[in-house]
Amino acid sequence: MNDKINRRTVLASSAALAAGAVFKATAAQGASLPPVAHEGASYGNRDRSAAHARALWARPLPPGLPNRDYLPVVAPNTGTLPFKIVDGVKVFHMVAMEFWNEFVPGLKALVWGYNGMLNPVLEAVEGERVRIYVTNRLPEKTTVHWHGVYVDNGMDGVGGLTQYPIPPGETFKYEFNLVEPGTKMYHPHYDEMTQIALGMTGLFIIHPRRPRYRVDRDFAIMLHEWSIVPGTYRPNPLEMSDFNVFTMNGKSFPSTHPLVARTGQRVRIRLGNLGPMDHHPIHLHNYSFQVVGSDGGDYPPSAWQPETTVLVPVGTTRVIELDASNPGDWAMHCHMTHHTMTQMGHQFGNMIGVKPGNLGQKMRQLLPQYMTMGQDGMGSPMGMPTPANTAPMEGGKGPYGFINMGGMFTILKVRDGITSYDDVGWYASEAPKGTVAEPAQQRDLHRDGINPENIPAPIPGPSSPAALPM
Ligand SMILES: [Cu+2]
Repeated sequence: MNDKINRRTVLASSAALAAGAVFKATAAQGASLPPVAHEGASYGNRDRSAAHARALWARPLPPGLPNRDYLPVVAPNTGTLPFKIVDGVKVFHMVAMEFWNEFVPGLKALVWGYNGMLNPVLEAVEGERVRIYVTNRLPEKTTVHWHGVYVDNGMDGVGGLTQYPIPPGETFKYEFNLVEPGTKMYHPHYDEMTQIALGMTGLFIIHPRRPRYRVDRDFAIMLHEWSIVPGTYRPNPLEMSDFNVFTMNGKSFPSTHPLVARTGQRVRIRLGNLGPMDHHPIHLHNYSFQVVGSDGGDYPPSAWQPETTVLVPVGTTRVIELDASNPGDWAMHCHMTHHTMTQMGHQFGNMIGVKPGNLGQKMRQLLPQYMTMGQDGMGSPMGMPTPANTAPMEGGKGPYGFINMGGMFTILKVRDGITSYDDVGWYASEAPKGTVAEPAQQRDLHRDGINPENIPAPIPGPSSPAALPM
């Protein structure tokens, strides 16, 4: 009994000591913001919410600086918005505007975004205060909503509900403390259907003030889908289901920059989806990664889940991490097959297995541009006549011929001992002998008793193909 009391007393007083130590440490930094996140024990409980509410009004911590207080993210094909520090506040200036974006060579469109970029990253640190000016250079009103960010209600950016929308030509000011870390987002909350369809989305990354561990590479990718009718120059915001251009940070493969890492590094990839309608199951080859967080914050390690495909639904982010143990060029792409195509038309009849004979010749008497396609599959470039500003089913050159995927496709390039993350070329040039799929040799076939002329009989069963009428 005495023992128990003593232990309790000791535990209580050491907890008090620990709390005191934390208070002193933050006070020494000249701030009174309580440490609210990344303290393990407080995940998702009411104490944390109360601390957040208090932290909105607390004196902020000093602004965090890249490479001192956090490892900046790498956002392939786009950029991170610049900031300056004025009297201890981190100041950003976002300009909502129209500009040209080239999705892949041959396909451009007039899009809406910020500061001339699609999906630029807002990057900041837990505990600091941000002041974000938003200038509207669009032909209509706009706002910015900070998706997943804990803010005063009037900073939430919902036109009509929490603020007057920003008229064309005007500049509004948003200002708040960042009380919770995580991979958040931002987007307009005024005429969302148009403004989001035209590209106005981005990641808002709030690094933890005291990370529990560090990673070596931290990538940020915003997914998006567009409807651009071949031959036109404006994405169609009225489209609801038949999207035909799929991007990562505003680019389709082969224009997506690869993600480069050195063998042995810990790699984090943050994926966000604010596309109009579709969820994207993003698949990474070779690696079983862990899903470690979302726009709701970091998952406790006990909730990490090994996956090879992570579904990124509309309106969420997913953060994955992996140990880059195996060098190579590893594909990372949406697993919806139509999302790795660019401007694929969806109005054709199914021609697989059809023997068209002279159908093409006959049809061209009526439609001079007609071409029969697809009877042997669609794996080769088509080479058919197309209107200006189209990239039908664009893919890219690879070390072994044509990579016939476009759209939402990129490559994680892992290499031994590299000292630069610039283009590292194709892994094909350094793959060890005997580790690449190649034509089977006679001696192998002979040894293993495989005769390609001799097709193994199907295993008979209730749905045997032999039963099909031919
Ligand atoms: Cu997809």
